[in-house]
Amino acid sequence: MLTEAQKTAAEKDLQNYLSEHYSTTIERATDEQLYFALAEISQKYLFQRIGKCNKKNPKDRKTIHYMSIEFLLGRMLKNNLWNLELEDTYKVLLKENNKNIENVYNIEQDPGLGNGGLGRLAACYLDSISRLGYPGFGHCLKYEYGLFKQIFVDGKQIEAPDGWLETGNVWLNPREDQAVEVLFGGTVKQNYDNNKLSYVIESPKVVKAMPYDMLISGYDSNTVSTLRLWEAKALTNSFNLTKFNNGEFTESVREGVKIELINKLLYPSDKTVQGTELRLAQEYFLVSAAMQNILRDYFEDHRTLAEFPKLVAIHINDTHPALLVPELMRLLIDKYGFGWDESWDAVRQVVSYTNHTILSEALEVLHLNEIEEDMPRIAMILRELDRRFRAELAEHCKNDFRKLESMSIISGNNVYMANLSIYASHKVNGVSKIHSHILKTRLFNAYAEIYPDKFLNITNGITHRRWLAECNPALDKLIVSLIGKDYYKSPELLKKLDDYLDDKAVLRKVHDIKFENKKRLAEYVKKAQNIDINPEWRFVVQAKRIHEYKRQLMNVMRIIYLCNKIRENPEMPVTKQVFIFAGKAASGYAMAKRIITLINKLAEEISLDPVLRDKLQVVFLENYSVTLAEILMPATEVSEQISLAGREASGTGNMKAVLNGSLMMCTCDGANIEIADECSHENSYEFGLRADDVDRIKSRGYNATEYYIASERVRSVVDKMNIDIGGESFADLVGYLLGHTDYKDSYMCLADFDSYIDAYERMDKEYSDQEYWSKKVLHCIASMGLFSSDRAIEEYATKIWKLKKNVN
Ligand code: 26V
Repeated sequence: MLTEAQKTAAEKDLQNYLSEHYSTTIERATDEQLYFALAEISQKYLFQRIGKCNKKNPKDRKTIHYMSIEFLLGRMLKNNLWNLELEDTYKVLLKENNKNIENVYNIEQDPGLGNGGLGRLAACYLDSISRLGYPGFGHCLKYEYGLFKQIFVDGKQIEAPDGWLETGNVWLNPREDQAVEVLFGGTVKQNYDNNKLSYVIESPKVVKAMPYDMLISGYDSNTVSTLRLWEAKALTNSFNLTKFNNGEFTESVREGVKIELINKLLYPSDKTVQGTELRLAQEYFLVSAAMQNILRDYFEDHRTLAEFPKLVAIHINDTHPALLVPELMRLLIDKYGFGWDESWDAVRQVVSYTNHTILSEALEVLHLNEIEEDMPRIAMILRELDRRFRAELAEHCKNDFRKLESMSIISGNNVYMANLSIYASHKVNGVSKIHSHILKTRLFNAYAEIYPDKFLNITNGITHRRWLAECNPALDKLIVSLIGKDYYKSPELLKKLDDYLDDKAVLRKVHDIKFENKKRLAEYVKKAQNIDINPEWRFVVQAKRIHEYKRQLMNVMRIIYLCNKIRENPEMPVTKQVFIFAGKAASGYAMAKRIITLINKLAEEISLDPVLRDKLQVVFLENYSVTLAEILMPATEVSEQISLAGREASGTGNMKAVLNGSLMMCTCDGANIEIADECSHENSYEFGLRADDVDRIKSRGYNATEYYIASERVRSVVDKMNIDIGGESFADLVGYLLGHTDYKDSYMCLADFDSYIDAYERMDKEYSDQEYWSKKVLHCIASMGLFSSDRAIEEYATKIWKLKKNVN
């Protein structure tokens, strides 16, 4: 809690900043000026926290370096003010000066440096690392453009660039003192000196790696973690003076432009990413810069590797940063002069890895010839790693050459990044119980047999501060009035809300808060897309990347089914509802884009039908982002998590929705299972095949036509899609669903459809009793403490990284 003196100081800070930088006052300042002023002020406080923390703690502290190609941060200003407990002070101050702090927040462009769950998880984890007082860094690229901006034209997704730096720059603190140089290309030369073999890269292309530090605040904590964003800068010598003097101006800067492409943009998670030269350059640039940075820091005070595992933990967030393994080896051997065995021993003690997907097409494979060309010494080290790994494996695999081949790092021209990560890591974890089980028993079972102690589960979590307290102030206020503020620091205290399950007044408030949040979303939709949605209707939401395995298509089929039924019998009782979709399709992912078009066409068809539009509505929210999720989650009543069992590693959208008072319509997949376990299975609407049923059907061969023939409901929907949805035939999708085309539905939408409808009908009955519904909702909120990223980070810190907390 801030003291009165601190509040007064905060007010003075703003007045002074505005007067010194803009010669203005709070009342006269523009929202933009206020934004920049508050951003600088919040950082001033964070720098003070860092100073205090450094004073109280020894320099040698074990630090986690969380390596990730994505960090989906969301807006910074509100989060920082909230964590510093300055939000209320500034809200009131601005109000007194006829300003609305929300308008100031809206100036900030959302830094969309991630595709979805994986990137958002990294951001939640940095929040919890700060909050809990662990010394931590995130390392990522300073992308100039985040994931593309999504626009719909005639129902189709169009991609536009998404810049964030105009308002994002204020959070970036350049650290020239930490810059390093990354080498590309060149040739490897072997030298014999004093009977010792060493390697040097001759005539490489040298790229300057310049870090920009973003301060990541934690609530009521003196620890601030750092997100170090690396920028590739052409060195001045990349400018070709001879060409310039010859008048070849474009040619003279070509080299520099190419280098600076490295952090131009974030790639959408798409099959076409793999094998692109630029993506490889991004991955190597990130890890080379970060590893050099870490080692330089360490060797400032140490001469041997003895202390290295005691001071450094490096985490590979999915395989994208896995080249850090050969890069660490290169630096330790070539630059610092250690032997292979000693280096390898150190690497294996500091590196750990989280897998985030079992989908084979998403498992990363790099091409050795490309690595050879752009980073020849790394290719050499990978070959040596593979050779040693095979030797180690040969003993275990006996004569099973196929098994050995499938586990190895290199096979032909392919470099298997998951295999490399497992081999190098002392711990490998999955992100939900079922996912970790699948890793151990199926995907990586051969490794688990050899290294059983390497594998563990750490179920994902979300920061309940951003995802409840900050984004849902009305619900937060109710919770604080019932159980106090301590839940910010101890999310398990949410359990105390169970004491109010029979308190009708509280249940009424839970209901009313949801209604207010639905109104807030409706206002947003009106403003952003000029669509009216009725907050009296039920809001059913599926918000996540558009992907076949997440089965947005099955959701659409359910809506078509309802439309058919209403058309047959316009008098039938139906729950009036808005089906809300949000999410982006990777630009090269044709099927996902087609599904978006179908959703938009269905939305149009319903809106033009006088009978249907009185009962149902479909809305696709354009350009899903963290900021939009912060409005959407509090307004969600039913959250759809309907992936084919065994395919969604965890899912974190479900956690956000339930924490904000939604119930789940879900399959038994990922974290859904654990959420339902915590909240009790009566409070979620589970349906569909279990993961082992799926395996059984798959091994026999999934025959979609069987389901088409067997189910009248399936037929009615598929036939309608074949003829016309919104004036267009979706016969291509019908062929896909029925398995008649080359490209077929591997996610078995038809197999789960009937069970989906049944679950839905059960839910409708229960929803009609709103008090009963609110009771379920309150119990679910009370049960969500376990899914806080604070719990997840405590597990990482104790089971994998072995960190100690800073003294606060
Ligand atoms: C990537 C790709 C790229 C190639 C085309 C298909 C495809 C499909 C999925 C992906 C995602 C890979 C990694 C990822 O984002 N995983 C997500 O991680 C979340 C945090 O652990 C987890 O909650 C989600 O279930 C998981 O999908």
